[in-house]
Amino acid sequence: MEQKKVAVIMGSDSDLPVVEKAIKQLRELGIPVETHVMSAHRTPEAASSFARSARSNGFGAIIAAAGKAAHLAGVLAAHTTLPVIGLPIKSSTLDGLDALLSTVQMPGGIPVATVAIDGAQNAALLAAQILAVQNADLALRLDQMREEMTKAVLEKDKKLQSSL
Ligand code: RP5
Repeated sequence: MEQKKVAVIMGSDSDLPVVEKAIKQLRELGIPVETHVMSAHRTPEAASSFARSARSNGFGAIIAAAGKAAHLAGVLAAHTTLPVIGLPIKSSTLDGLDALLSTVQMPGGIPVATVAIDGAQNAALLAAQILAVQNADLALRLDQMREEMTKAVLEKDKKLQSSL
């Protein structure tokens, strides 16, 4: 089966410092990524048209990163039944709480899976886990990542014990 791509859409290029952590994580897992700046407010036509054609263009999941009154994830989700992962960005005087609530509080019928404020790595991992449902190699890479993480934590605990 052909490897599905992940779309990483951000509301502004000012979101890139956070978003690039998601891109890096996806690339490390060998997942093809396409990244765009598109805004629910500033380029609503481009955003909706992208979402409408995303499935036929080979995408398996969409990450939508936006700050402030963050409607990007919801607008993309309104135009596709692909899974949309909302990544609220801390880009405002409200420290991202505005973006978190705007992204997570979707009305029934149009789901958006929302990760933590600036939670770029988890957005990427969630997209990878969604693709891994149909991709055994990717599932194996995710298992390996978890094992490495476990080892790293155990190693930290060992160091801590010997330093106390
Ligand atoms: C949102 O407004 C963007 O996602 C960004 O987080 C925020 C500020 O955008 P800029 O004014 O920096 O372009 O739409």
